[in-house]
Amino acid sequence: MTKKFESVQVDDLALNTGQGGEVHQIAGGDVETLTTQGGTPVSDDQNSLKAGSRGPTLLEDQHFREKIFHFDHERIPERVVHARGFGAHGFFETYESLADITAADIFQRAGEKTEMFVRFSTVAGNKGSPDLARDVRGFACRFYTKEGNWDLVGNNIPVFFIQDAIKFPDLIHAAKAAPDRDFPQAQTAHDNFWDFISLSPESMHMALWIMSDRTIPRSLRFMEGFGVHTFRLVNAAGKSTFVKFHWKPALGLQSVVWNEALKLNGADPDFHRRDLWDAIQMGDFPEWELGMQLFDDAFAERFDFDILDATKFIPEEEVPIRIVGKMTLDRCVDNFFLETEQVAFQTGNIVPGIDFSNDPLLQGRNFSYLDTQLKRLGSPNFTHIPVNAPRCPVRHFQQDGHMAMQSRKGRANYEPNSWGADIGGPRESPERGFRSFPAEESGGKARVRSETFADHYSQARQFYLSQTEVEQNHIAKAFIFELSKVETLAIRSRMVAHLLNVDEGLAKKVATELRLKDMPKPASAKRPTKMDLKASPKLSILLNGPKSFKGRKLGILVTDGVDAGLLTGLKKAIESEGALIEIVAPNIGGVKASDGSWIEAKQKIDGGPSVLYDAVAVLTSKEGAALLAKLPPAKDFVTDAFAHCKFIAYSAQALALFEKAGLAADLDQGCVKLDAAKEAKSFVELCRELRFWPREKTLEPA
Ligand code: HDD
Repeated sequence: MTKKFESVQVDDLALNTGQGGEVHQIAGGDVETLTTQGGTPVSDDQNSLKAGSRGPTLLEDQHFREKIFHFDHERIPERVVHARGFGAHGFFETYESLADITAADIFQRAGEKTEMFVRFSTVAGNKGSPDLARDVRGFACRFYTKEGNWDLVGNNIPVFFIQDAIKFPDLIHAAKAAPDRDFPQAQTAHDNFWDFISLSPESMHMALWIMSDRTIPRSLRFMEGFGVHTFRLVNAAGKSTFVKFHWKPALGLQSVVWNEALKLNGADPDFHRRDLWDAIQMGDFPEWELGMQLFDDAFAERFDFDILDATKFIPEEEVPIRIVGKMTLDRCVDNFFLETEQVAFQTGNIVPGIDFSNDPLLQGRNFSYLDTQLKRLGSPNFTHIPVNAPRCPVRHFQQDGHMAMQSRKGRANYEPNSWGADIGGPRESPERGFRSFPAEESGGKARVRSETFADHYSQARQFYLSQTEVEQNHIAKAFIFELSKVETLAIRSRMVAHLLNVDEGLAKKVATELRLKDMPKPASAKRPTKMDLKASPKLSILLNGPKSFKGRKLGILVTDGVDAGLLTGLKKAIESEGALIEIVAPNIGGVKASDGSWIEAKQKIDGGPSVLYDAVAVLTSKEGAALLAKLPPAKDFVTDAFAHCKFIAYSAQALALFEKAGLAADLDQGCVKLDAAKEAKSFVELCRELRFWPREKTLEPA
């Protein structure tokens, strides 16, 4: 259960008089003595040292100077990308030995448990930006294996914007706030971003993904993760197998709708981090299974695209995913800065049995992640910070530098040396040590892009055609929204020209809604779009949603006089599904139910809009409904829930609110009148579908 604060009597606290020197009692006993960094006990933390009661502050006040000095230096540079993130501890459990495929120690023994740290993030926004920005989510995983840290630094989308790391600064500059005005923040709906994308045909596949609902996940617990690049697994005999890594969430996939995301950012900018925190604190530990797509050179040769091109994915239907283990996140951090902020992921952190491929994006990343940690953490000794320190022995001759915490004992700080095994220190091990796969490379030095990377539209089309009608509609609307914020007409038009190479219907819809005066010609393409790639249903969120309402939340708006039996019935049905309820009421103190019992509220109506919930119920008395009908936030509660295609349950008396909100005549099969507690179960069964999508069409103008 979420920890509640023990109630403290206000009178119990010795209030600060500013006079200093009081023994501050907190209910429950004496507290420990405050000290300086040097450990000196502090007598007065309320007043600086002065010459006389109204005189100047004295320089000799070491406690004051140290306190302010430390405060002045609390900040470190935020990450240049993925600044806003949220981390948690957990573990990985290996399902089966993969010794035939890889020598990686973590995959040798079934049942092996390996400690992990994971950080989820958005990409473009600053550290304080809202969680529901339309953005790619970072999915960075560290495995503390017995043979070193393995960092799988992925995203929740299996492809990327660019093919060569040299374009990364340009991509990020274009996506982030413009340098002259420092806005817009945490969004791509602006000229610079679409200018860059429309001039970079290689981004078209990713553009389709980011306009899909993948970039507005319902929660971090409901999204997939991908290693993106092709990596190699190498077994003890030196045989290499290509691999793509996938994370599959146990709760299935779910996203919110765009209008909901916009409102969520205001209602709760911390929506995602709060959700993850709450789930872990309640013991409802989020889980993902690790999957591998394994393939050999022969497949790589015959695949339609280059496996080194990070703007392409391999459909699950072509290379099935082998599930090899499970990650469970079971512990929140004790301190955000020490762990989540200071964790330093590196794509270069790989272990024996795993190796890079020649993907030019990955090769560039391997430089960037090591380099950036020095800037952020200020010292080459960032691996001494506990969250970054391997859990296996670390032995080397590197030494000194800012903030050094560990070093070898004794006189030997170089090798070879002749000091003998005890004093002389470690030596390399050709048998156990990491060895790069001896791939043969040849060719003249040149700044080139391989011809095999030249098809930019075929998989964009394949992705679009793999979506359900509802999802295709969301993609079109996302393009329309984003391009409507682009002020330069030529950029809007240039994007439509690219969409013509993806799907004519999509391009026309976007052009019509933007009211483009002239339809542009299709963008010139190095390779014609392959029109016959098979749809991959695994790419749809809606086709891969959960089978239950587990892990979701029902928001119940109640008033005084709410039918106690109905409320209890609904609560029971939700809880037996493994889902949660949250009570919303006109006042935070709660309401008095029909049987005289007191129902505590978690949210006051204007702080608990329906966007916070996956489905809603309105249970009221007649008088209660009349009261709600006068409250704008109560009307918004049902109007938004309806517009966001949520399932809605209501008691007969609550109908007055729907009438006042102008919805009474439109209530459809996704809206259920609950006359008796026993009907609650069938409402919860309906909620398993998550949203009532047939409503969406009725909300659009004919
Ligand atoms: Fe990156 C952070 C994922 C391309 C340079 N990246 C960062 C994080 C994630 C990714 C999840 C946050 C790590 C954390 O939580 O601390 N990045 C990706 C993926 C990419 C990708 C999936 C493409 C497949 N990145 C990429 C390129 C470059 C970078 C091409 C540079 C050449 N990324 C960085 C960085 C960051 C970073 C500047 C910022 C903070 C950090 O590394 O630790 O080095």
